[in-house]
Amino acid sequence: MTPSRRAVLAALPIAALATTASAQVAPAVMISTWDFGAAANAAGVARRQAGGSALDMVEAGGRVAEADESNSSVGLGGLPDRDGRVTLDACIMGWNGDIGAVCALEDVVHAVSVARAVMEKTPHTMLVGEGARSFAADQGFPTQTLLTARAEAAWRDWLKTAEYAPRINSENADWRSMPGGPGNHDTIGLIAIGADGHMGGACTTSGMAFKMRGRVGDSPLIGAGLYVDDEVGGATATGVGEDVVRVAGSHAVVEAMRHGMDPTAACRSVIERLARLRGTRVAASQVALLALDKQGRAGAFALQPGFTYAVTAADGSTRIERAGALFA
Ligand code: SD4
Repeated sequence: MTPSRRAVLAALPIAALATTASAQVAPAVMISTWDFGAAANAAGVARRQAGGSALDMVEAGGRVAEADESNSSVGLGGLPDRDGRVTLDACIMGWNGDIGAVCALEDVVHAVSVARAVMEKTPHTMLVGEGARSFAADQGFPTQTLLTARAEAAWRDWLKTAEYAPRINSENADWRSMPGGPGNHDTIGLIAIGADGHMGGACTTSGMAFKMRGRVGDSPLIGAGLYVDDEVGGATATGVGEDVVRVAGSHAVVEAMRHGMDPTAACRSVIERLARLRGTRVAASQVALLALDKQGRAGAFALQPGFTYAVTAADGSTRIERAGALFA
């Protein structure tokens, strides 16, 4: 007899579900993934203080991570695919359903800005590969090689065994210990509330290091890696993109908030749904979801412990939160 999903879930080593939701804190105007989100939020909130929109904020934040060579897989310095090519995925979403995305973009550092240009300057919502690259060049985005010496060395090292296994929470470990061993996935996802009160979000990544050529994860997919609804709030995701896509993770979080859950509970409900759906197949992988609602409440939840996110208030003060997790 096939065990029910609930039975599968019950058999998993699920941790005591304490979360780190903060007590009384100032409403957030910007959240983003991982410790390195703090620098991104600082840039975003500076834009807000100058009257910028949520789109301006998340674009500015994404660009900080993309330009940071020490961040091993957003933009410049990202780890390449199996063929040694750095390919970027990004998307952006505004308060009114405006969306733009690029997949497998090569040779352009600021994928988030190219995604915004797709949104604002084309009749389409997504461009991929060579089409995305030539659109970016036509729009005046500078082109350069994205493969740094460090990333190339990591790839050549990886080629010796060519072993592909995502490492949990590599984003923080590698960012902190640069130039230590390479992580195999990094992403920055950002949600913001602009000076005009409207929300927006963005997500930018080079995806999983040493991925198959042509692989696209959740990050550029509206609904999976990012979703914003100006009536409710926004959500974004990080971790194993294949698993985020299975549950349309970010959209599912926003819908849970629409039905009354706070951001942490909404993220947790979707992580639990994923665990019910996949059982032991997600027991060793990481997926983290984070959300900001229209009231400025932030929250997150992950499969595994160790996911952190940056939460920033209108005055620019930032705290790093540690998400609760399903598994011990
Ligand atoms: C992906 N979700 O391409 C991305 C990777 C990631 O932190 O989030 N890394 O699957």
